[in-house]
Amino acid sequence: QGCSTPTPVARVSQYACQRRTTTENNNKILTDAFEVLAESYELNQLEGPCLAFRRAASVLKSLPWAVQCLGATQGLPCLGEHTKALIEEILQYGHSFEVEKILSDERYQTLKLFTSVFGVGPKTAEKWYRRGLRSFSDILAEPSIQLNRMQQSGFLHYGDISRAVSKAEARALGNIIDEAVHAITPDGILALTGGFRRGKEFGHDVDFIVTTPEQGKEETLLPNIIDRLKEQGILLYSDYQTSTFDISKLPSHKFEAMDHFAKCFLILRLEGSLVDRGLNSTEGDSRGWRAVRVDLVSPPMERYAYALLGWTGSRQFERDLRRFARLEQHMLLDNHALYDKTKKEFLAATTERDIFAHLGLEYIEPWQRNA
Ligand code: 8DG
Ligand code: MN
Ligand code: MN
Repeated sequence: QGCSTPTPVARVSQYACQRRTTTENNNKILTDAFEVLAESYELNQLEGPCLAFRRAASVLKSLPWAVQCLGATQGLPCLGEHTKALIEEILQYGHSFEVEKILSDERYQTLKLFTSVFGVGPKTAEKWYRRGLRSFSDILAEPSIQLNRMQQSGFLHYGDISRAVSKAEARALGNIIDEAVHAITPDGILALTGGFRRGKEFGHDVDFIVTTPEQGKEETLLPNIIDRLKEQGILLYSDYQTSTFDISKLPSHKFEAMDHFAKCFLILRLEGSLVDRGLNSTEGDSRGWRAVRVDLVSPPMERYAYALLGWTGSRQFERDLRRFARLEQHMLLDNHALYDKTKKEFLAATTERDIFAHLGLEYIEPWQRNA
């Protein structure tokens, strides 16, 4: 096989929202390495370099071919000196010294371990690390540490919720939520979103949008669903956040800002034969259920398309949609709305296609948004 560019790479956009990225990744060895670096920078709260590596990984994920020599990356956007050096090293030796060093670094390993707990972010992990704590037993044995409710549940259900959720399990949860929504309001609307809507086989949670066409009724939908799940005895944890949505506000400039719709972060007990205990199930562990993380968001119907687009992800795809809107179209996009700064007006949308059209983008299917 020659080492030239298989397709005209001049066509690869710097924006993920102008690329089609399926779950098939032809450059996994390279993108895994970039993601270790991105994660390491993120854990050290260095946003710039973190995003640079995420962007580089995203570009390679979109390629319909495997990079086999450095020359093949010529003309590709978002690849800097550092990423090119890594590519060269990995192509030549099969691995990168820098990545290996990070993976075996105690600080990296510990921060990764701590942030793998539901409710523990980089700041808390850092605080614990600085106190000399290195393991879960260190944390749980430390009397001065007050775990919040979320972290307590995170530790309690750690084994279950750190195991991937399958498509079949996502479907089973969809049926439970669907049943609850329609028992509460017959015209209720439920949509699967997040990674499973993008066609992923596994996820760390299952994300749903729930709403109703009746204006204002979506406000009480989540509390009603939560009550039902509680009555069914399958609610293991619930963090409900009421809507702080302000219709007149301009879309947020900051991507990482949470949206203002009513939402809840749940841990549910999923019963039944679909539950795959896996090879790691400990002996005597024959319970027929597992704990699963579920996110529900409830936007008003008129913002449904924006919420769906925002919650379908991937995170990189979302970041680039917003960056594209701002830099190329002089518009502001977030999970609630699209604002045209030139015309000084909000742009209404009933479907995701409407939003892509407003932005002057070709429509990208959910399963092509795995950027
Ligand atoms: P995974 O669960 O399979 O690992 O992947 P995912 O489904 O893509 O990730 P996610 O963490 O569940 O996030 C799904 C989308 O939801 C993502 O594009 C970001 C979006 N999202 C918001 N607001 C919020 C929020 O407040 N919390 C979380 N966790 N996600 C949010 O737009
Ligand atoms: Mn998800
Ligand atoms: Mn989620």
